[in-house]
Amino acid sequence: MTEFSKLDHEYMARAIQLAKRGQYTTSPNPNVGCVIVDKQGKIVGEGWHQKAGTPHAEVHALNNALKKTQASDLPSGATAYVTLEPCSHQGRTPPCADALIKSKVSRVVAAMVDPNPLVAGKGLAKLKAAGIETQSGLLQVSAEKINRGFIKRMQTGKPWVTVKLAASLDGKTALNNGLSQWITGPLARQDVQRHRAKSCAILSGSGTVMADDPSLNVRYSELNISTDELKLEDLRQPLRIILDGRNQLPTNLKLLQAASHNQAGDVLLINGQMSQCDFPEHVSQWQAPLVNVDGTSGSKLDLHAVMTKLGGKQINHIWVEAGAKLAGALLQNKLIDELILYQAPKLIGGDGQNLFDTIAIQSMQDLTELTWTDVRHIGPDLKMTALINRD
Ligand code: AOF
Ligand code: ZN
Repeated sequence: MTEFSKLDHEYMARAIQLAKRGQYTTSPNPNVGCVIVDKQGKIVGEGWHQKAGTPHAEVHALNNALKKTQASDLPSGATAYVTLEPCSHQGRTPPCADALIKSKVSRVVAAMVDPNPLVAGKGLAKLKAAGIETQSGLLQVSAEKINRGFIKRMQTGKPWVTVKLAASLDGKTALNNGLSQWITGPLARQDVQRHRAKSCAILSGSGTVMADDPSLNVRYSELNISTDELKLEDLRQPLRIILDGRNQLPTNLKLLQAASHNQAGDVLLINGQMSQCDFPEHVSQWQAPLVNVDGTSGSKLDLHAVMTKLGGKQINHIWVEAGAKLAGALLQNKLIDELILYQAPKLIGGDGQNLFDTIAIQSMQDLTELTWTDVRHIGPDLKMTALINRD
Protein backbone atom coordinates (compact mmCIF):
# COMPACT_ATOMS: atom_id res chain seq x y z
CA MET A 1 0.00 0.00 0.00
CA THR A 2 1.29 3.41 -0.96
CA GLU A 3 1.76 5.80 1.95
CA PHE A 4 0.59 9.36 1.41
CA SER A 5 1.36 12.36 3.61
CA LYS A 6 -1.10 14.79 5.16
CA LEU A 7 -0.07 17.39 2.57
CA ASP A 8 -0.63 14.89 -0.26
CA HIS A 9 -4.21 14.52 1.02
CA GLU A 10 -4.70 18.28 1.12
CA TYR A 11 -3.50 18.83 -2.44
CA MET A 12 -5.67 16.01 -3.77
CA ALA A 13 -8.68 17.33 -1.85
CA ARG A 14 -8.09 20.67 -3.59
CA ALA A 15 -7.87 18.90 -6.98
CA ILE A 16 -11.24 17.19 -6.29
CA GLN A 17 -12.73 20.56 -5.38
CA LEU A 18 -11.50 21.95 -8.71
CA ALA A 19 -12.85 18.93 -10.62
CA LYS A 20 -16.33 19.65 -9.26
CA ARG A 21 -16.34 23.01 -11.05
CA GLY A 22 -16.95 21.04 -14.23
CA GLN A 23 -19.94 19.14 -12.91
CA TYR A 24 -22.48 20.99 -15.06
CA THR A 25 -20.43 21.12 -18.23
CA THR A 26 -18.00 18.24 -18.94
CA SER A 27 -20.40 15.49 -19.96
CA PRO A 28 -19.81 13.03 -21.59
CA ASN A 29 -16.26 13.57 -20.34
CA PRO A 30 -15.37 13.04 -16.68
CA ASN A 31 -14.84 15.79 -14.08
CA VAL A 32 -11.10 16.13 -13.55
CA GLY A 33 -9.04 18.52 -11.44
CA CYS A 34 -5.28 19.03 -11.22
CA VAL A 35 -2.92 20.85 -8.85
CA ILE A 36 0.79 21.45 -9.46
CA VAL A 37 2.95 21.86 -6.35
CA ASP A 38 6.60 22.94 -6.24
CA LYS A 39 9.39 21.33 -4.17
CA GLN A 40 8.66 23.66 -1.26
CA GLY A 41 5.02 22.57 -1.14
CA LYS A 42 3.56 25.72 -2.72
CA ILE A 43 0.68 25.38 -5.17
CA VAL A 44 1.96 26.89 -8.42
CA GLY A 45 -0.78 25.82 -10.82
CA GLU A 46 -4.41 24.75 -10.81
CA GLY A 47 -6.79 23.58 -13.50
CA TRP A 48 -9.90 21.61 -14.23
CA HIS A 49 -11.60 20.12 -17.24
CA GLN A 50 -14.37 22.40 -18.44
CA LYS A 51 -15.92 20.95 -21.55
CA ALA A 52 -15.54 17.93 -23.84
CA GLY A 53 -13.30 18.73 -26.78
CA THR A 54 -11.35 21.40 -24.87
CA PRO A 55 -8.03 20.94 -22.95
CA HIS A 56 -7.87 18.49 -20.07
CA ALA A 57 -7.30 19.47 -16.43
CA GLU A 58 -3.55 18.77 -16.56
CA VAL A 59 -2.99 21.12 -19.51
CA HIS A 60 -4.91 23.93 -17.79
CA ALA A 61 -2.89 23.41 -14.59
CA LEU A 62 0.46 23.37 -16.44
CA ASN A 63 -0.44 26.53 -18.38
CA ASN A 64 -1.62 28.16 -15.18
CA ALA A 65 1.70 27.32 -13.48
CA LEU A 66 3.75 28.81 -16.32
CA LYS A 67 1.60 31.92 -16.28
CA LYS A 68 1.83 32.29 -12.51
CA THR A 69 5.59 31.72 -12.27
CA GLN A 70 6.17 33.73 -15.47
CA ALA A 71 8.78 31.16 -16.45
CA SER A 72 9.20 29.05 -19.56
CA ASP A 73 9.61 25.88 -17.48
CA LEU A 74 8.10 24.45 -14.32
CA PRO A 75 10.24 24.71 -11.18
CA SER A 76 12.29 21.52 -10.84
CA GLY A 77 11.00 18.77 -8.58
CA ALA A 78 7.30 19.64 -9.03
CA THR A 79 4.45 17.21 -8.28
CA ALA A 80 1.17 17.02 -10.19
CA TYR A 81 -1.92 15.83 -8.29
CA VAL A 82 -4.66 14.66 -10.67
CA THR A 83 -8.08 13.25 -9.76
CA LEU A 84 -7.95 10.83 -12.71
CA GLU A 85 -4.98 9.08 -14.27
CA PRO A 86 -3.52 11.31 -17.01
CA CYS A 87 -4.59 10.16 -20.47
CA SER A 88 -2.17 8.40 -22.82
CA HIS A 89 -4.25 8.52 -25.99
CA GLN A 90 -4.70 11.02 -28.75
CA GLY A 91 -8.38 11.90 -28.40
CA ARG A 92 -9.91 15.24 -29.22
CA THR A 93 -6.82 16.63 -27.49
CA PRO A 94 -3.20 15.31 -27.28
CA PRO A 95 -2.19 12.93 -24.44
CA CYS A 96 -1.76 14.62 -21.06
CA ALA A 97 0.95 12.09 -20.11
CA ASP A 98 3.09 13.60 -22.92
CA ALA A 99 2.43 17.15 -21.68
CA LEU A 100 3.46 16.16 -18.14
CA ILE A 101 6.64 14.44 -19.39
CA LYS A 102 7.52 17.51 -21.46
CA SER A 103 6.98 19.78 -18.46
CA LYS A 104 9.52 17.73 -16.48
CA VAL A 105 7.39 17.13 -13.39
CA SER A 106 9.15 14.77 -10.98
CA ARG A 107 6.11 13.04 -9.53
CA VAL A 108 2.49 12.42 -10.55
CA VAL A 109 -0.13 11.36 -8.00
CA ALA A 110 -3.50 10.17 -9.34
CA ALA A 111 -6.61 9.56 -7.24
CA MET A 112 -7.70 6.69 -9.46
CA VAL A 113 -6.85 4.77 -12.61
CA ASP A 114 -8.89 5.85 -15.65
CA PRO A 115 -11.61 3.22 -16.35
CA ASN A 116 -11.60 4.29 -20.01
CA PRO A 117 -10.18 1.23 -21.84
CA LEU A 118 -8.23 3.63 -24.08
CA VAL A 119 -6.21 4.66 -21.00
CA ALA A 120 -6.66 2.07 -18.16
CA GLY A 121 -3.17 2.19 -16.67
CA LYS A 122 -1.35 3.16 -19.86
CA GLY A 123 -1.10 6.82 -18.78
CA LEU A 124 0.68 5.99 -15.53
CA ALA A 125 2.88 3.40 -17.29
CA LYS A 126 3.95 6.01 -19.86
CA LEU A 127 4.93 8.47 -17.10
CA LYS A 128 6.83 5.78 -15.22
CA ALA A 129 8.69 4.73 -18.36
CA ALA A 130 9.79 8.37 -18.70
CA GLY A 131 11.34 8.22 -15.22
CA ILE A 132 8.56 10.05 -13.37
CA GLU A 133 7.59 8.75 -9.93
CA THR A 134 3.90 7.73 -10.10
CA GLN A 135 1.36 6.83 -7.44
CA SER A 136 -2.34 6.13 -7.53
CA GLY A 137 -5.22 5.62 -5.07
CA LEU A 138 -5.07 8.83 -3.01
CA LEU A 139 -8.64 9.84 -1.96
CA GLN A 140 -9.90 7.31 -4.48
CA VAL A 141 -13.39 6.94 -2.92
CA SER A 142 -14.03 10.70 -3.13
CA ALA A 143 -12.68 10.84 -6.68
CA GLU A 144 -14.94 7.97 -7.75
CA LYS A 145 -17.97 9.71 -6.30
CA ILE A 146 -17.71 12.69 -8.64
CA ASN A 147 -17.59 10.47 -11.75
CA ARG A 148 -19.96 7.62 -10.93
CA GLY A 149 -21.77 7.92 -14.26
CA PHE A 150 -18.59 7.99 -16.34
CA ILE A 151 -17.12 5.05 -14.39
CA LYS A 152 -20.26 2.93 -14.69
CA ARG A 153 -20.57 3.56 -18.42
CA MET A 154 -16.91 2.71 -18.99
CA GLN A 155 -17.17 -0.48 -16.92
CA THR A 156 -20.60 -1.78 -17.97
CA GLY A 157 -21.67 0.16 -21.06
CA LYS A 158 -24.75 1.35 -19.16
CA PRO A 159 -25.42 4.76 -17.54
CA TRP A 160 -25.71 5.44 -13.82
CA VAL A 161 -29.42 5.70 -12.96
CA THR A 162 -30.76 7.99 -10.25
CA VAL A 163 -34.49 7.82 -9.59
CA LYS A 164 -36.11 10.88 -8.07
CA LEU A 165 -39.30 10.50 -6.09
CA ALA A 166 -41.44 12.94 -4.13
CA ALA A 167 -43.80 11.63 -1.50
CA SER A 168 -45.81 12.45 1.58
CA LEU A 169 -44.78 11.25 5.02
CA ASP A 170 -46.96 8.19 4.48
CA GLY A 171 -45.06 7.37 1.29
CA LYS A 172 -47.74 8.38 -1.23
CA THR A 173 -46.75 10.14 -4.44
CA ALA A 174 -50.26 11.29 -5.35
CA LEU A 175 -53.85 11.21 -4.23
CA ASN A 176 -55.84 8.25 -5.49
CA ASN A 177 -57.39 10.48 -8.16
CA GLY A 178 -53.85 11.04 -9.51
CA LEU A 179 -53.37 14.62 -8.31
CA SER A 180 -49.77 15.20 -7.23
CA GLN A 181 -48.76 18.87 -7.77
CA TRP A 182 -47.15 19.95 -5.51
CA ILE A 183 -46.44 17.66 -2.60
CA THR A 184 -42.98 19.10 -1.94
CA GLY A 185 -42.01 22.77 -1.60
CA PRO A 186 -40.27 25.20 -3.98
CA LEU A 187 -36.79 24.55 -2.54
CA ALA A 188 -37.08 20.84 -3.28
CA ARG A 189 -38.10 21.72 -6.83
CA GLN A 190 -35.08 24.03 -7.13
CA ASP A 191 -32.88 21.16 -5.98
CA VAL A 192 -34.43 18.98 -8.68
CA GLN A 193 -33.48 21.63 -11.26
CA ARG A 194 -29.84 21.34 -10.16
CA HIS A 195 -29.91 17.56 -10.45
CA ARG A 196 -31.42 17.85 -13.92
CA ALA A 197 -28.67 20.29 -14.91
CA LYS A 198 -25.94 17.87 -13.78
CA SER A 199 -27.46 14.90 -15.64
CA CYS A 200 -26.86 13.86 -19.22
CA ALA A 201 -30.49 12.86 -19.69
CA ILE A 202 -33.89 12.93 -18.02
CA LEU A 203 -36.00 9.79 -18.38
CA SER A 204 -39.75 9.59 -18.05
CA GLY A 205 -42.62 7.43 -19.19
CA SER A 206 -45.60 8.12 -21.43
CA GLY A 207 -48.12 7.84 -18.55
CA THR A 208 -46.39 10.59 -16.59
CA VAL A 209 -45.89 12.98 -19.47
CA MET A 210 -49.50 12.52 -20.59
CA ALA A 211 -50.76 13.23 -17.08
CA ASP A 212 -48.50 16.20 -16.28
CA ASP A 213 -47.43 17.55 -19.71
CA PRO A 214 -44.02 18.58 -18.25
CA SER A 215 -41.23 20.44 -20.07
CA LEU A 216 -38.46 18.34 -18.44
CA ASN A 217 -35.94 21.12 -19.08
CA VAL A 218 -33.54 23.17 -16.95
CA ARG A 219 -34.58 26.71 -16.18
CA TYR A 220 -31.49 28.76 -15.36
CA SER A 221 -33.35 31.26 -13.19
CA GLU A 222 -34.76 28.43 -11.06
CA LEU A 223 -31.31 26.97 -10.41
CA ASN A 224 -30.57 29.97 -8.22
CA ILE A 225 -26.89 29.52 -8.98
CA SER A 226 -24.02 32.04 -9.07
CA THR A 227 -22.37 32.81 -12.41
CA ASP A 228 -19.14 31.57 -10.81
CA GLU A 229 -20.66 28.13 -10.53
CA LEU A 230 -22.46 28.10 -13.88
CA LYS A 231 -22.89 30.78 -16.52
CA LEU A 232 -26.12 30.88 -18.50
CA GLU A 233 -24.22 30.35 -21.78
CA ASP A 234 -22.60 27.18 -20.37
CA LEU A 235 -25.89 25.57 -19.37
CA ARG A 236 -26.48 22.25 -21.18
CA GLN A 237 -29.99 20.97 -21.58
CA PRO A 238 -30.19 17.24 -20.85
CA LEU A 239 -31.61 14.91 -23.49
CA ARG A 240 -35.26 14.14 -22.70
CA ILE A 241 -35.98 10.44 -23.10
CA ILE A 242 -39.57 9.22 -23.05
CA LEU A 243 -40.46 5.54 -22.97
CA ASP A 244 -43.65 4.93 -24.88
CA GLY A 245 -43.99 1.18 -25.35
CA ARG A 246 -47.52 1.40 -26.63
CA ASN A 247 -47.09 4.43 -28.89
CA GLN A 248 -49.78 6.31 -27.07
CA LEU A 249 -48.25 9.81 -26.88
CA PRO A 250 -50.38 12.58 -28.37
CA THR A 251 -48.37 14.97 -30.55
CA ASN A 252 -49.57 18.13 -28.81
CA LEU A 253 -47.42 17.56 -25.71
CA LYS A 254 -45.20 20.47 -24.62
CA LEU A 255 -42.00 18.52 -25.04
CA LEU A 256 -42.85 17.48 -28.57
CA GLN A 257 -43.28 21.07 -29.69
CA ALA A 258 -40.34 22.76 -31.39
CA ALA A 259 -37.94 23.84 -28.63
CA SER A 260 -36.92 27.46 -28.66
CA HIS A 261 -33.32 28.69 -28.36
CA ASN A 262 -31.70 26.14 -26.17
CA GLN A 263 -34.50 26.32 -23.63
CA ALA A 264 -34.94 22.56 -23.62
CA GLY A 265 -33.01 19.46 -24.69
CA ASP A 266 -33.61 17.17 -27.64
CA VAL A 267 -36.21 14.46 -27.22
CA LEU A 268 -35.65 10.75 -27.80
CA LEU A 269 -38.83 8.72 -27.98
CA ILE A 270 -38.25 5.07 -27.27
CA ASN A 271 -41.16 2.98 -28.46
CA GLY A 272 -42.03 -0.57 -29.29
CA GLN A 273 -42.97 0.39 -32.78
CA MET A 274 -41.83 3.46 -34.72
CA SER A 275 -44.48 6.13 -34.81
CA GLN A 276 -45.37 7.51 -38.23
CA CYS A 277 -45.93 11.03 -36.86
CA ASP A 278 -44.11 13.94 -38.38
CA PHE A 279 -42.15 15.29 -35.42
CA PRO A 280 -40.11 18.51 -35.27
CA GLU A 281 -36.34 18.26 -35.74
CA HIS A 282 -35.47 17.97 -32.05
CA VAL A 283 -37.44 14.73 -31.70
CA SER A 284 -35.89 11.42 -32.73
CA GLN A 285 -37.11 7.88 -32.24
CA TRP A 286 -35.66 4.50 -31.42
CA GLN A 287 -37.55 1.25 -31.59
CA ALA A 288 -36.50 -0.87 -28.62
CA PRO A 289 -36.75 -4.66 -28.52
CA LEU A 290 -39.61 -6.11 -26.48
CA VAL A 291 -39.53 -8.78 -23.80
CA ASN A 292 -42.18 -10.85 -22.06
CA VAL A 293 -42.20 -10.12 -18.37
CA ASP A 294 -43.27 -12.79 -15.89
CA GLY A 295 -46.41 -11.98 -13.96
CA THR A 296 -47.63 -9.29 -16.36
CA SER A 297 -49.65 -9.55 -19.50
CA GLY A 298 -48.17 -8.72 -22.86
CA SER A 299 -44.70 -7.54 -23.71
CA LYS A 300 -42.72 -4.59 -22.40
CA LEU A 301 -39.79 -2.56 -23.61
CA ASP A 302 -36.52 -4.34 -22.88
CA LEU A 303 -35.13 -1.89 -20.31
CA HIS A 304 -31.68 -3.49 -20.32
CA ALA A 305 -31.48 -2.94 -24.08
CA VAL A 306 -32.67 0.64 -23.54
CA MET A 307 -29.88 1.33 -21.05
CA THR A 308 -27.23 -0.26 -23.25
CA LYS A 309 -28.44 1.87 -26.14
CA LEU A 310 -28.21 5.02 -23.99
CA GLY A 311 -24.73 4.06 -22.76
CA GLY A 312 -23.74 3.75 -26.42
CA LYS A 313 -24.95 7.32 -26.88
CA GLN A 314 -22.35 8.42 -24.28
CA ILE A 315 -24.94 9.05 -21.60
CA ASN A 316 -23.19 8.76 -18.24
CA HIS A 317 -25.92 9.71 -15.82
CA ILE A 318 -29.70 9.44 -16.17
CA TRP A 319 -32.07 11.33 -13.91
CA VAL A 320 -35.43 9.55 -13.78
CA GLU A 321 -38.61 11.51 -13.12
CA ALA A 322 -41.31 8.96 -13.68
CA GLY A 323 -44.34 7.38 -12.12
CA ALA A 324 -44.60 4.22 -10.04
CA LYS A 325 -44.85 1.97 -13.10
CA LEU A 326 -41.55 2.92 -14.74
CA ALA A 327 -39.78 3.31 -11.37
CA GLY A 328 -41.07 -0.16 -10.41
CA ALA A 329 -39.99 -1.71 -13.72
CA LEU A 330 -36.49 -0.21 -13.38
CA LEU A 331 -36.29 -1.52 -9.82
CA GLN A 332 -37.37 -5.03 -10.81
CA ASN A 333 -34.82 -5.03 -13.61
CA LYS A 334 -32.11 -4.02 -11.11
CA LEU A 335 -31.31 -0.95 -13.20
CA ILE A 336 -31.47 1.66 -10.43
CA ASP A 337 -28.23 2.73 -8.77
CA GLU A 338 -29.43 5.54 -6.57
CA LEU A 339 -32.65 6.87 -5.14
CA ILE A 340 -33.41 10.45 -4.12
CA LEU A 341 -36.59 10.86 -2.14
CA TYR A 342 -38.03 14.25 -1.27
CA GLN A 343 -40.44 13.67 1.57
CA ALA A 344 -42.98 16.28 2.63
CA PRO A 345 -44.36 16.49 6.19
CA LYS A 346 -47.89 15.81 4.91
CA LEU A 347 -50.23 12.87 5.22
CA ILE A 348 -52.31 11.77 2.25
CA GLY A 349 -53.86 8.58 3.60
CA GLY A 350 -56.44 6.56 1.69
CA ASP A 351 -55.07 4.42 -1.07
CA GLY A 352 -52.91 7.10 -2.67
CA GLN A 353 -50.24 5.98 -5.12
CA ASN A 354 -47.12 4.14 -3.97
CA LEU A 355 -43.53 4.97 -4.84
CA PHE A 356 -42.95 1.81 -6.84
CA ASP A 357 -45.41 -0.37 -8.66
CA THR A 358 -43.86 -3.84 -8.45
CA ILE A 359 -45.12 -7.40 -8.19
CA ALA A 360 -45.52 -8.54 -4.59
CA ILE A 361 -42.57 -10.50 -3.26
CA GLN A 362 -43.16 -13.74 -1.39
CA SER A 363 -40.01 -13.95 0.69
CA MET A 364 -38.03 -11.54 2.87
CA GLN A 365 -34.96 -12.60 0.90
CA ASP A 366 -36.36 -10.89 -2.19
CA LEU A 367 -36.75 -7.42 -0.75
CA THR A 368 -34.57 -4.60 -2.01
CA GLU A 369 -32.06 -3.25 0.49
CA LEU A 370 -30.55 0.22 0.31
CA THR A 371 -27.90 2.21 2.13
CA TRP A 372 -28.61 5.78 3.15
CA THR A 373 -25.84 8.08 1.96
CA ASP A 374 -27.29 11.47 2.88
CA VAL A 375 -30.24 12.99 4.75
CA ARG A 376 -30.94 16.72 4.91
CA HIS A 377 -33.66 19.34 5.24
CA ILE A 378 -34.68 21.17 2.07
CA GLY A 379 -37.06 23.91 3.22
CA PRO A 380 -39.94 22.13 4.97
CA ASP A 381 -39.10 18.79 3.31
CA LEU A 382 -36.54 16.05 3.80
CA LYS A 383 -34.18 14.93 1.06
CA MET A 384 -32.99 11.40 1.48
CA THR A 385 -30.41 9.79 -0.75
CA ALA A 386 -29.72 6.07 -0.85
CA LEU A 387 -27.74 3.63 -2.93
CA ILE A 388 -29.30 0.31 -3.89
CA ASN A 389 -27.23 -2.49 -2.37
CA ARG A 390 -25.76 -4.85 -4.94
CA ASP A 391 -25.13 -8.43 -3.88
C1 AOF B 1 -11.24 14.65 -19.71
N1 AOF B 1 -10.68 15.62 -18.95
O1 AOF B 1 -9.10 16.39 -17.67
C2 AOF B 1 -8.95 14.19 -18.44
C3 AOF B 1 -9.54 13.16 -19.23
O2 AOF B 1 -12.16 13.10 -25.93
P1 AOF B 1 -10.98 13.59 -25.19
O3 AOF B 1 -9.78 13.72 -26.03
O4 AOF B 1 -11.27 14.85 -24.42
O5 AOF B 1 -10.61 12.46 -24.13
C4 AOF B 1 -11.47 12.14 -23.12
C5 AOF B 1 -10.87 11.06 -22.28
O6 AOF B 1 -9.63 11.47 -21.70
C6 AOF B 1 -11.75 10.71 -21.09
O7 AOF B 1 -12.67 9.74 -21.45
C7 AOF B 1 -10.76 10.19 -20.06
O8 AOF B 1 -10.54 8.82 -20.28
C8 AOF B 1 -9.46 10.91 -20.39
N2 AOF B 1 -9.03 11.93 -19.38
N3 AOF B 1 -10.68 13.47 -19.85
O9 AOF B 1 -12.28 14.87 -20.28
C9 AOF B 1 -9.57 15.45 -18.32
N4 AOF B 1 -7.79 13.99 -17.78
ZN1 ZN C 1 -5.85 14.09 -20.79
